[in-house]
Amino acid sequence: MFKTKYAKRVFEALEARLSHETEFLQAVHEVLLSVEPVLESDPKYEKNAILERMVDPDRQISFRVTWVDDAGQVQTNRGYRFEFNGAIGPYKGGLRFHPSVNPSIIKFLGFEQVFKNALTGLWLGGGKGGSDFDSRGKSDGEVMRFCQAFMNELYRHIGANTDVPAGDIGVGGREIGFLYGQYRKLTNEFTGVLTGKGLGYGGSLARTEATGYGLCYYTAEAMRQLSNDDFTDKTVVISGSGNVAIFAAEKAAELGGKVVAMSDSGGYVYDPDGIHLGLIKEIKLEKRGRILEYIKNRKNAQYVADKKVWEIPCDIALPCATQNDIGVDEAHKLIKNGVKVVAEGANMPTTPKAIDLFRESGVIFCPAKAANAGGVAVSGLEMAQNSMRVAWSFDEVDAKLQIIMKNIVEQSLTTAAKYNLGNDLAGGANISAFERVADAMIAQGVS
Ligand code: NDP
Ligand code: 2IT
Repeated sequence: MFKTKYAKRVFEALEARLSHETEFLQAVHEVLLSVEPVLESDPKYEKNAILERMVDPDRQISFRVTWVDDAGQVQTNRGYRFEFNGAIGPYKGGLRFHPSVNPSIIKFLGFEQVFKNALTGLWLGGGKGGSDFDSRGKSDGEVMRFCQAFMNELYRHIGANTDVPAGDIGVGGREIGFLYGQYRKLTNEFTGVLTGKGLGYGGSLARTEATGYGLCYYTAEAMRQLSNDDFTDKTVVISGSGNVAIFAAEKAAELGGKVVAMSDSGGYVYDPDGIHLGLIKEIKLEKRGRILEYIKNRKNAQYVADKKVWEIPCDIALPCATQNDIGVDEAHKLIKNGVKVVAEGANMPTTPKAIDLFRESGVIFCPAKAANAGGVAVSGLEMAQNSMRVAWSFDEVDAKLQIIMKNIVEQSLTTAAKYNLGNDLAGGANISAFERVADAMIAQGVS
């Protein structure tokens, strides 16, 4: 329930206009509720219509993508790039290729990205894009032709100082390569217009690992500050087995945790001996296969189809797949099994009611905007390297990533204390990001 008339009015107007955009409304509701103490503290936010401007993207680009499949059949998809807020830097955020993509999904991701990017302390605005294209079962040639067709429209809207896309679900190194090649062909320019590029053509070391590693750095710091604890001997369960999940698993194990379960959209694998990450990488990254293949070579492992991984007892839960993955039922199971920390690698993987349950039960809750900011942070470092035409070493980038993640925890806790929110990492993150973006908007006048 809103306490301020201002947040209530803005949310109700948005709800009346966009009632079908449920994911977007969910993301906005969570932020508006948590910035109410700031709104109450200073009338300048309402006077400058900051909320109205923040919940409405600067620009929504939507386009048709037409390409030819291997059978010679012409195919069409919808492409999107929503440039949400550019107050503190070029629009920045990933591209998601998944059949579930629609304007509500792109908007919720773009809205979250604005705050996440502000938390990194770098000069990055927020945006998001993607398509309802399903790369599953497509040949490399089909993926390439789709990416080229997607870029045939996107290129006119983006630029190293304008809008810098990257990967997200369904968009990894292969897709970024095809997209970059087409951008270069169309513009005859070699610039840092995309991040997550290959290491041989302008990519940054540690970008592939950054989101998962950053998630664990953030989680370790939050545990250290809030419970004087760490990953050592903790049982870790992770949803997903894509880019974020795999490198979260790698770092969690390196920090002393034991990862016992991972999943994909078909089901999960449980391995009481600890997940063999080399095998997961081979199946998911090299062969683009299904996680059920894991049990072929692991004698004690089990595959459970069509079930979520959250029924496996754990100390640390890392949702790294997709939105609304942990609802009330899953939260109850996790709490009953003694979970101590839930840290979001995916964007908005926990429903609002599930978050409330974790808070009430004293579980340390690490919110996505803060905990998964390591990916975009290293994207920001890739942009910096591209501008300087230099390449930093893995250790240099990784050291900067660790500092950024620790700073986000610190800044969130300081802000939470300032507004009497106790150890609320989510409230502290939302407020500090809001203040940074809002103050930049006010300083730049009405636009
Ligand atoms: P990938 O495409 O590499 O992996 C996605 C994983 O999630 C796969 O295991 C996939 O399973 C699973 N998954 C996707 N959609 C669903 C669904 N609807 N139901 C169940 N499982 C699903 O994506 P990323 O690892 O890059 O992204 C994962 C999450 O992390 C997303 O929420 C993304 O927004 C977020 N994120 C990503 C960042 C990055 O740098 N890549 C940065 C910050 C956040 P399957 O193969 O069966 O589809
Ligand atoms: O959700 C995210 O932060 C990403 N998908 C990464 C964005 C980026 O620009 O690196």
